[in-house]
Amino acid sequence: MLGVWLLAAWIAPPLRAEDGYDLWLRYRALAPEHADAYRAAASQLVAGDATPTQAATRAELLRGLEGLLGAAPPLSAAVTRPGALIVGTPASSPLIARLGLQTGGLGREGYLIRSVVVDGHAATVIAADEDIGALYGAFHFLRLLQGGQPIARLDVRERPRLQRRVLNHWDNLDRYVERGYAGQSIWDWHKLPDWRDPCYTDYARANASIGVNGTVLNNVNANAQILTPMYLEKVAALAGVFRPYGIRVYLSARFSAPIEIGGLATADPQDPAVRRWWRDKADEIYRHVPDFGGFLVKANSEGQPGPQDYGRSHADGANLLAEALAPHGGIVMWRAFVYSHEEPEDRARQAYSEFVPHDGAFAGNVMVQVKNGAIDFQPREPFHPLFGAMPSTPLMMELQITKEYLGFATHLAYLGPMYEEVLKADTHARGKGSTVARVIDGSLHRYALTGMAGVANIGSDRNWSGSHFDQANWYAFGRLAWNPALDARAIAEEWTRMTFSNDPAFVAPVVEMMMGSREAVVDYMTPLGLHHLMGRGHHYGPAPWVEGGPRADWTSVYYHRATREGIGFDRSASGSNAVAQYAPPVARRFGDVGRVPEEYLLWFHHVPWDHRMRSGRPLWEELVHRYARGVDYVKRMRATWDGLGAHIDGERHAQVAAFLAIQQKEAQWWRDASIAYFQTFSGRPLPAGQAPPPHPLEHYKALQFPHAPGDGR
Ligand code: GCV
Repeated sequence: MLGVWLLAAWIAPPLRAEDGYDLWLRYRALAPEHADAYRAAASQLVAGDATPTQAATRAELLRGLEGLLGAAPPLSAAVTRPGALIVGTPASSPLIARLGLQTGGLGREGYLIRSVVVDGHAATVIAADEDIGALYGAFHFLRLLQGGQPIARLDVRERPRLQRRVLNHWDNLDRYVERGYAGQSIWDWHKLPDWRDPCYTDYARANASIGVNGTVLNNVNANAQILTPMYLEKVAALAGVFRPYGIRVYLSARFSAPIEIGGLATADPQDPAVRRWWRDKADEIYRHVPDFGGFLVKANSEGQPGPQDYGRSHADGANLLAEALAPHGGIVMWRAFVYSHEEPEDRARQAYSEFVPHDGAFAGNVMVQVKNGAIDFQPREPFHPLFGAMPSTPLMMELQITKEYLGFATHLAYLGPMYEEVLKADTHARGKGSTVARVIDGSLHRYALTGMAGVANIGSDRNWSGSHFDQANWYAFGRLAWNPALDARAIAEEWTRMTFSNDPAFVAPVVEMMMGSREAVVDYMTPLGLHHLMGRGHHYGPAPWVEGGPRADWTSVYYHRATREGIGFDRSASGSNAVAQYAPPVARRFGDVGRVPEEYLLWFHHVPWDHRMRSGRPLWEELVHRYARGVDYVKRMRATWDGLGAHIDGERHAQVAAFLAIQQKEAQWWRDASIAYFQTFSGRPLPAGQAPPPHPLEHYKALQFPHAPGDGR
């Protein structure tokens, strides 16, 4: 028996080392049972290359099929044998025109994939109205093959539910990435426009494969230099690389740019010279980039300049830029992440207070970009009360892909369930079923513009995202931006198959592990609705003791409000009354300590340490239990992963294993430090079986991390 095993081990080819660069587009050889069937269904490729997008589509199919099946199918102008793959539009392909497929209604980006019979031969057709739709269809087809899915009787009809599916890079011009954990910015500004790194093309391929159709190149904490002629040439070079892949370039605009690079004395939106400056600047940008998407703006937030500096409103500011972009078809994505330095109001209430009065006052080419929750991308937040509250202003969702508050690059936290949770949340804005997804897809309020933004986790690291599993969050963002109704588990499975292996013995445990991983982070960092308890500035590690400094809402004590009596932020009617910003059925539920979902308990209520939880435990014991549960989950992920080494290459397996070890250490640290701190308030013993923190509280408080990555600067 041992001999047979040794022989098999000797014969089996070693799994080639992989560094993660290929993302989910690896196109490694499929198992024979799949490859043989697929070969018969892709015996020749009928696809043109008359435009750059057509050429990209054809090249991707050839590359994918060659990798997956061992050889690329021959190109052909006509169907001459069974199993042809035909790709194109009625305009680009006489064959597709002749088939008379119902491409109407697919829109610019939609496609269909259908099993058909052409000239007596079974064939598969990928058809669209525009080239870009055919490219998306080609990626869909390849995804089916990569996942080992049946392709004999295909009848797929797809179109994106959201129009603007945009990555937001928080990349500075010196290549530092704010909240970036994957190295430097991938934009090598210094060498652009002359050197166009091949990774820009691979970036475009990866994004097109998941339907991302826009990218904001620079940080929302913007430097006006990006709007100068020298940088616009560089921007144009990137736009040229991305164009064939259907990706438009956008820029973050600094509101005070007319002063900083325009030589004006003011940036007041009502000033005629300022208006002229922005119009001229927009004209200049479109001379460089004719399909420029528009501006993203962070104004009057965290020290950024904005219209309020001149006594004007957010609508005044957004409309100034909108007016300049409108003649060219550009849009403004105006962020609702605002909270003022002077305002004593609960920070969770401020965006709603500032924006709702201006509903309907924004120009037709403005979208207001709203983070999923009202504080800041915490491991768990209730949905932002602005969703459903601005029926006359298109709201787009802003999700964070980079894990600023979920363990940076090393913690395995699959964010699909978090994105799904907010998209499925019911705002009750127009009765039951008024989900956040229906707000942003425009169906609830008939928005003319729709979109979703994701703060990118991409950097110069060879594996793009700083860790192999963080690639899944980029992937999930794109898939949900295409269709917010998709299921996070199905996305995880797709990604796992494409990124690692189709072997069910690998796929099932990995998907299981991913699906609970975000909840584990919530447990070991901020259980039961706690939030904003991380290290000051860099946001690394636990620091519930943070207090003092320039502003109360940059501390932890502002959010947890622990006393000897209890813990939590009272946002009910007896407190800040932030609950009143939700539609009445939601407000009643969140505002009632007996009905609020326990995962939001301490977000909305200040409750005594002996508050009885649904488990029957008093709050203090439940809190300790949750911290431990989070750590235990990570231990189990490690054990699972350790047992999966035979299924994938050693290089990626080893890095994930090492990162899980870091995660376990840091999860334990979060648990220990948090318990040590909160016990000074609760004054209660740890429940039986719970080990005391190994160090006194002062040890945890003294830890310093001056060079933790990604800090804002
Ligand atoms: C780009 C949080 C982050 C900041 C970020 C800000 C924003 O506060 O910590 O780094 O700044 O959000 O979204 O504008």
